[in-house]
Amino acid sequence: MQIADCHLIDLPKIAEARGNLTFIEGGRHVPFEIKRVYYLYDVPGGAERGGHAHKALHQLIVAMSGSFDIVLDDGRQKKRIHLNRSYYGLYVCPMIWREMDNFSSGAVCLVLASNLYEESDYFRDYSDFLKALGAS
Ligand code: T46
Repeated sequence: MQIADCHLIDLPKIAEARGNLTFIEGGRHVPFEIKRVYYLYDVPGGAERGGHAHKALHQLIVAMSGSFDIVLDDGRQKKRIHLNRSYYGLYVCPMIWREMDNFSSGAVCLVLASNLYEESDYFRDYSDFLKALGAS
């Protein structure tokens, strides 16, 4: 798994004079079955989230409102991505370290995930993450 396996997904957008509507269908717009939805909100200015990698979890990350940055890191290279549109989802595959910062006021980060919450699925220590990459 590497950064090249993570990509932006252009979600459908129904634009009308009365406002826009975007929808996400499991198995059609995301390359995994959606088992959990969670969201980050009321993030104070200057706060950082993330700082971990998932062993097996697939995710789609959407800036539902406002904007923020995600730095993806596969142990070899890093890439900073600015998310600021609710019709783009960033697909993040397993074994990618991510850090999130630069949250705008009122930003809401929606995450669709391929599994339920399991703390054992996390690498929260960067050197453990690098060791696991080296072992694979
Ligand atoms: C990710 C980024 C974008 C739960 O109890 N259930 C859950 O489903 C989640 C996601 C978290 N938690 C608990 C675990 C911690 O005690 O909520 C607390 C904060 O979680 P964490 O420090 O992992 O939050 P973030 O914002 O750093 O990371 C979260 C997700 O964990 C992670 O999958 O990619 O959002």
